[in-house]
Amino acid sequence: MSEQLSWRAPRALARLLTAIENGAPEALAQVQTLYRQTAHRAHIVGITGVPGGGKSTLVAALTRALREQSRTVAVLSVDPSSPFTRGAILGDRIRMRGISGDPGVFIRSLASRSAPGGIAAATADMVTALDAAGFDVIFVETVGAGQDDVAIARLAETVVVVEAPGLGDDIQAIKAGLIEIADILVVNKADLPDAQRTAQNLAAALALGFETQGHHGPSLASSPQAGAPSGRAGWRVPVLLTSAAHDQGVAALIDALQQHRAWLETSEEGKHRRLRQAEAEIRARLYAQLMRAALAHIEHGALERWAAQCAQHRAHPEEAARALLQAILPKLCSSST
Ligand SMILES: Nc1nc2c(ncn2[C@@H]2O[C@H](COP(=O)(O)OP(=O)(O)OP(=O)(O)O)[C@@H](O)[C@H]2O)c(=O)[nH]1
Ligand SMILES: [Mg+2]
Repeated sequence: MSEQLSWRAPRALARLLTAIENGAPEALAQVQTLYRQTAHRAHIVGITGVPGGGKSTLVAALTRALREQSRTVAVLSVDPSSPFTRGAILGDRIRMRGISGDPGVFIRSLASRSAPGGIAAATADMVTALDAAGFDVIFVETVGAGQDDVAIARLAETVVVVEAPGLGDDIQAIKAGLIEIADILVVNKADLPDAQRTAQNLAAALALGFETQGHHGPSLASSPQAGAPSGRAGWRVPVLLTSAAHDQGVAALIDALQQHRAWLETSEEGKHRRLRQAEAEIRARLYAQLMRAALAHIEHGALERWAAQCAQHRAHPEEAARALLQAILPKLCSSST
């Protein structure tokens, strides 16, 4: 590590983030060192929800409000589907509203599908770098579409799910399974008709969740033991109304964010949640490492030959996967990759 990583030196930070995104080995080594040196400094806040709900507008409004409290903010906008656009839009919006040139705000979008270690790992490592750079709050915006939300539940200390009225069916977030990972539910666009009703529906859905299945924590890929204390036990998920475009309800949301973090830091559940998140992250990395190693060792053309068999139903894909695994196991055990 040549120089101290700091939010006051945004160019060096941006270079490191690019190197992480590209999977540069030195950057990944540096991130591992930074991870060991940086423990829970920034408040890492995941912002997810249905497309167009106003996530970026809300992040911009939160950022302005936090800057008024002299807190530094980093925004990582994760959107594997559309390169360049959304981060830029958010950047423009913040600039328009007068935070231009403020080194206390750092905005970065992660749009590349091709982060070699996978988008979730790149996101986590970029958050580590931002944390090490000393930002007080790190927002990670993802579109609520499944995979990325599981990753955000693994990464964020506080998950904010943003819903809005008038996007068709009120229960989109419920259908998308987003409610399960929410620590705070926000109904944005409260200036539109039906916002109250949307909030009531969500509150009712939450209450139903409490009754039928107990209140469970973030839906991580696997939970260590069934029945273990969940990451949300003892935390009541608030349903808040905001109008991000008009800077309304933002202060109450910041209060809720702070309360949630204080709760995490003082409760047993907070500790359990960190353990579960760490375990889920290890599992994800193990899976990725195994896949990489496997694909590196599979004999050239073997997968394709099995695919031809499976396509004609002469072999079952399970059988193919097992045969491929058996062929590479000795090689895996004798190699260090
Ligand atoms: N009426 C109203 N419109 C809003 C509000 N907040 C955001 N919008 C508008 O909603 C649209 C979507 O806002 P974005 O902030 O881009 O939403 P998003 O959830 O980040 O969208 P994606 O990243 O594309 O999923 C924009 O046209 C915003 O101006 C609000 O409080 N009230
Ligand atoms: Mg957005």
